[in-house]
Amino acid sequence: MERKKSNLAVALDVTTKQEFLDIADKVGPYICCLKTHVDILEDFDQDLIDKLKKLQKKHDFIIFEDRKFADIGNTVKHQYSKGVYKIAEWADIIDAHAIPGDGIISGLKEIGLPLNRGLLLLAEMSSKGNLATGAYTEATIEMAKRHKDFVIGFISGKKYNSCEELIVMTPGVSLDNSNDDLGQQYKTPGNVIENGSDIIIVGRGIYGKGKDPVVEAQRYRNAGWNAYLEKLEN
Ligand code: S5P
Repeated sequence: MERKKSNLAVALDVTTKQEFLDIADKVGPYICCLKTHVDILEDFDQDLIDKLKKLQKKHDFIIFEDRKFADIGNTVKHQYSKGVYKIAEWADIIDAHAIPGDGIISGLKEIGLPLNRGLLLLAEMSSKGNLATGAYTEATIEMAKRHKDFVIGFISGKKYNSCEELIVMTPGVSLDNSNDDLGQQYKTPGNVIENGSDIIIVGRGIYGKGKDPVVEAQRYRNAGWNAYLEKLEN
């Protein structure tokens, strides 16, 4: 983040390999993190991963596979390391729901810790009517504290006083829209950085219909980084 003066993560939710690689190369210079949903790619193959790794070297970003694991420890271990995607081999960080209890972290940790990977817990969500609030969020924070060897932070809209050292990555960020028609709710980069978020996650705001990903990535990078600099001054 410091090297690239960027707290922007792009959520690259496109469904073809060509589009994915094309946008990743275009936005690469402006991001600290590339967030993937590999299971939405229609033509996923090992070549995509090889090319993604090359882009990672070229542009210097971390790869976050937004798999949102949510099962028992034994199952998530396999989902993380095996199957078609072999996520553990290429994703620097992943995320998980806290709903199954501590076992989910223990399972993921068995695979991820030896590979020097990190885990984010979903403490809050951006979508309308979501259930990750109140006591659930509190319990998630406590769970993170019990696994600080592997949990590096949260998906959330704000920083928690009791664990300021953990990274907060925030989705649901847009400079132009306040919602989509499927329950997504947006805040501005300024709003979320003000609330203590470290990294803004932006998807369709960057590559949506009629957008130029380079122009938008620069715009969001500047908005996010300037908000961060302003927060440092106050
Ligand atoms: O609460 C959440 C958590 C996540 S990780 N809300 C979200 O929207 N996300 C992800 O952020 C979602 O899966 C998508 O990849 C991205 C938001 O995309 P956008 O196009 O709405 O900016």
